Amino acid sequence: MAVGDRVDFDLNKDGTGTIQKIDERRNYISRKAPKIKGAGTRGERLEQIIAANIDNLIIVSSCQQPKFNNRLIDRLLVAAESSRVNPILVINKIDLDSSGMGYWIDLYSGIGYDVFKTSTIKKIGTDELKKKMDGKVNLIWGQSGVGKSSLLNLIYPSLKLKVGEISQSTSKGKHTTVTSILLDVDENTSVIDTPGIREIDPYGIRKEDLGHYFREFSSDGQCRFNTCTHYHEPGCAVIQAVEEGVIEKERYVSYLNLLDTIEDDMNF
Ligand SMILES: Nc1nc2c(ncn2[C@@H]2O[C@H](COP(=O)(O)OP(=O)(O)OP(=O)(O)O)[C@@H](O)[C@H]2O)c(=O)[nH]1
Ligand SMILES: [Mg+2]
Ligand SMILES: [Zn+2]
Repeated sequence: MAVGDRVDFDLNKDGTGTIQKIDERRNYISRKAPKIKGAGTRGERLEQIIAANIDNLIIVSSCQQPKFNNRLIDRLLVAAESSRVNPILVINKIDLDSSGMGYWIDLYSGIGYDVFKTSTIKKIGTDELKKKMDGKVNLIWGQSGVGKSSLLNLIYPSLKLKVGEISQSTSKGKHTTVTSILLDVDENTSVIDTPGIREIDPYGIRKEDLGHYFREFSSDGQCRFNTCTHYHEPGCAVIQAVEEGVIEKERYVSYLNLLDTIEDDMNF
C-alpha cells in the first residue's frame, strides 16, 4: 500500500481498521528504490511507489541554499509526465539572489509548464500557487531544504509542519521531513509532504519512450527511425532541433543523462 491509496476497510471495535481491499490506482508516482550502500552494483533495484492518486506534482526548487538544480527538475518532470500527473514548478527563496532565474523561468514556461516564483519569508507568490492546489491532491517533491514544508505551512496554516535549518557549511537541508504523509486540508484538498530527495531514477521507462516525456521533443515523430532514441541515430529530428536552438541544450543534456541511467541498468 502507498500514501494516497484509497481502501475499503472494516472498522474494529477498538477503533482500528482492517483493510479489505485497495482500490485500483488512478495513477502513481514511483522511482527506482535508492541504491543500498555496500550492496554492490548488481543488486536489483525495485520500484518504490512514492504516492498514488495524485493530481498535481509540485516540484519545488530554490534559487539558492540549496543551489538551483535543473537536472533534478527534469528528472521529476519525467516522473510526472510518465505517470500522467500535472506538474507545477515552484522556484522558492526569491528573496535571496535570484539573478539567473529568468533564463529558467522562460525555458520552462516556454515549454508550457506553470512556473511560480515564491518566497515564504516575504510571502510572495503563494496565493497564485494556492489556487492551483485547492480542490486537488498535491504531492510536494524536491531537495531537502528548498522550503517544501515552509510553503505548505504558509499556504495552509493549519498544517503546522516541522521546518528545518540549512547547514552553514553545505547550504543544504538536513532532511527535516522524514516520512511522506497525506494530510487533508479540507474536504477536497490534500497535500503530501515528502522528505527531501537526493536522487531519483525513473522506474519502468524504456529508452525509446523517454523522449515522449520531454514535452518539447514533439518532433519525435519526424525522426527517420520510429524507435529513435535521439542519441546518435541518423536523421534524428530532435538532434536537429537542438542544433537549431529550437530545443534548449540544457534539456537535451538532461535527456542524455537519463538515457544513460536506463542503458546502464542491466535489470530492466
Ligand atoms: N530565505 C528563505 N528561506 C526559506 C524560504 N522558505 C523556507 N526557507 C528556509 O529554508 C529552511 C528549510 O525549510 P523547510 O521548509 O524545512 O525545507 P524542506 O524542503 O521541507 O526540507 P526537508 O524537510 O528537509 O526536505 C528553513 O530554514 C526555512 O526557514 C524562503 O522563501 N526564503
Ligand atoms: Mg520538509
Ligand atoms: Zn530522434
